[in-house]
Amino acid sequence: MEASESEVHPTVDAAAEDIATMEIRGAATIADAAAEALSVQADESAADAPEAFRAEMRAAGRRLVETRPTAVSLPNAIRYVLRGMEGGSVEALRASVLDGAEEFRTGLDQAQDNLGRIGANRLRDGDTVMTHCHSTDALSCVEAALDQGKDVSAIVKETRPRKQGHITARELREWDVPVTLVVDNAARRYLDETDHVLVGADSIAADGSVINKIGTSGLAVNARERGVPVMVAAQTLKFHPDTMTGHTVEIEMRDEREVLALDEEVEINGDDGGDGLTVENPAFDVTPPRYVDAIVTERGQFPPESIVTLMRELFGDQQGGEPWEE
Ligand code: RI2
Repeated sequence: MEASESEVHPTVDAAAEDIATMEIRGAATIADAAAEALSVQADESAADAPEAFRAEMRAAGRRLVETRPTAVSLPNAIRYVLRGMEGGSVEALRASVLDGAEEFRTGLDQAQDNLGRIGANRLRDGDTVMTHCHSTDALSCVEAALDQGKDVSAIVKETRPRKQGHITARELREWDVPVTLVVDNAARRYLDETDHVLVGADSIAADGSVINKIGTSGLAVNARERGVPVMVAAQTLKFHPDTMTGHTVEIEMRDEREVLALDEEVEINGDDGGDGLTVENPAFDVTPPRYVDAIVTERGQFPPESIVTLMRELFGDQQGGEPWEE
């Protein structure tokens, strides 16, 4: 029997709500929050039989994964934490989830540190990076470069509609990095002053395509035209296993109110009933591999076309699968 909605722990519900509303955001951060929520579910479960426990964990996993569809770090995290849920007593299952979650969260931090050190090697003293949105993986490269004693400056794209570039600007300023904040439309003009475009990723496909915050693909095309290398910082947690068998990555469409406030809409529509105006708000886009110079992971840096080899090594022939379903 599958657990009902009421058997999902309030902490899981709260985490899912925070992920859906982007109170918790960023591919690595939502994976970490999901692993933490699953460990609370396991720790406080009152299930008295293994099958009931498994059903609860699956329901919690499903609740979390249904929040945002594009960042594969979320199902990858849930799969990792729930991977040992075969047979055994409730206590054994609980221990397996708790250990899995702890191991996952520690691994996440370590992977980001390793990735940062590798990415920092691409940055030279005095370089200027251009960023898009806010990525902890991308910023770990800057942080490691600073630790190596290099001076780095940043041109930070505002990143409409949610202006997450402001988070990047704040973090870089906390590290005393000189920041020039520009609107998205100014990016091409500032590419002439840029040594590297440095972005993160929500998913990496088997063909080396990069799925990241909307606007990344246009930036990458412009960067190629200006001769500026594009560096994508993405832990292997961002590799999308289903893309090895031809599946595509779903692009999340978010609320139109992120783009157009109600009063702005009224102003546009005037006396017209509003039937003719459509607002679309895709959160991500796909950058083809030919516009990407390097994907930096905790395992080294790779040309995008060779990512599939590493994906095969990590995932074997198996597809992602969904451990939160029967
Ligand atoms: P890290 C974010 O998505 C951005 O697109 C960012 O590049 C990506 O996640 C990776 O972030 P959103 O959650 O895992 O802001 O590198 O929509 O922190």
